[in-house]
Amino acid sequence: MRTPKPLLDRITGPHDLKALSLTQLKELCQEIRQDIIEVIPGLPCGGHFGANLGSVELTVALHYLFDTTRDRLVWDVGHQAYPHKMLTGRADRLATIRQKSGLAPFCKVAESEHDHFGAGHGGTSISAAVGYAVARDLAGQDHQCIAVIGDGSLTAGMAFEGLDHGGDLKTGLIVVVNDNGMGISPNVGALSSYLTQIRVGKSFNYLREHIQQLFHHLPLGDEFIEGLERLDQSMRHAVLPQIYFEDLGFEYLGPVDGHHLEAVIATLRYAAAARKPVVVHALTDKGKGFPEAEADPGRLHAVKPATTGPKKPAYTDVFVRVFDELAERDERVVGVTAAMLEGTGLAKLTGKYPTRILDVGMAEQHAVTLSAAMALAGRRPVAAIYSTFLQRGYDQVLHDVCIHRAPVIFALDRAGCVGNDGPTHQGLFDLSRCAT
Ligand SMILES: Cc1ncc(C[n+]2csc(CCOP(=O)(O)OP(=O)(O)O)c2C)c(N)n1
Repeated sequence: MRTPKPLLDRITGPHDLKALSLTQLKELCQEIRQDIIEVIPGLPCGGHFGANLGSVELTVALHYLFDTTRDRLVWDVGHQAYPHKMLTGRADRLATIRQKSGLAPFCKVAESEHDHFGAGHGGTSISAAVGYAVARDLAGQDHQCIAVIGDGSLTAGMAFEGLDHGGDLKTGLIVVVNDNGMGISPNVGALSSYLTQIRVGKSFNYLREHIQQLFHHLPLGDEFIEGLERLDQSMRHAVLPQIYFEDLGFEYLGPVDGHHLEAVIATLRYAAAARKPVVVHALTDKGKGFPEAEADPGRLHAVKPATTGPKKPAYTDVFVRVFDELAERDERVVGVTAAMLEGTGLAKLTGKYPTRILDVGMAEQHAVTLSAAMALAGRRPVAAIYSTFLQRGYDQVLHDVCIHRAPVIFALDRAGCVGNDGPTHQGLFDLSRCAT
């Protein structure tokens, strides 16, 4: 049951935030979080949950500082953009999300002037923000272009392509990395371990700040200070591998506590003034403020409606049973998923086949080409990918699997019309045949 929210109920658009004090902004964060907790679990068709609880302060800070009637703000995937919808005049329709004639499940350009790019598939936000930045510069305009991307979506190849190009352009571009250590399941990959090292290195930043404060008060010459700064740089590079972003042409800011509103506002303000490519690395907790979701963020990535009556076996259940039978019988069988261990059901079997089930991150193209090579090497890969996400890997299906006649089994979950997740998630192209 939704309770009245004194501040949130008065917000008609992001301009209303600008007049609020810091204390009020913090109260607003609590109200947004409370509203999500009250509304989303009761939806007839469920909705995204944990990521929205984690993005509240980031969203409030972004809308407090920027003006999204001019500045371009692009949310990756869009499953964490409910607070953004709520602050941009759509709070009263939150309970209609993912339903017929209701709010779109993700961002949608036609739905609001504050939604600058539609999505649903991950990894597109940086390319879109770069595109907006190029268009801005061509038109001689000066607004900000901002991408907000999770650490899970950062494992998508496209995200790297966007960083690679954006960093080289040397123009104003802000990439906010919303790092909660999770995709739907715990995040995977070398980049994820790298972000974890930065997380762990947080104490180094605190140490550095204290040393700086200490020396600040002492009467020391410029040369000494410069020497200290050089030492600081080399220590940073030795202790923290944040040079990854810096080598790609981005100034790295962080890590900042993504729930500490003042810190997020200060960091974003600095990023906005820089007028060059900047990465703001914000650490957040998926499910923040809802203990059950904080404890089990994978399960509460989304909430599903309660089912009544006898349950028919779903495609996923049948797939898991058949995969298990095949894998038991044939050592060559290997399961491959692209960040969808839970959704494809393979999570149920990772304990039984720890080395024969691979989660490669949100990287469908890589999953398909890797499967082709494994098949040529004598394995029998089963690429378990949602139909809609395999669209990312069609060239790899044709170029790497079909032309090589590589024996890869594709198990396409969520085929056909999938309804609530909208047009980005329909699995309509999986039955086309290729004639090789
Ligand atoms: C191309 C693609 N593959 C898979 C998905 C399914 N998916 C939706 S959200 C998500 C996890 C995203 O993790 P992250 O970006 O870190 O956001 P978080 O939910 O942790 O805030 C995945 C794998 C997708 N949307 N797009």
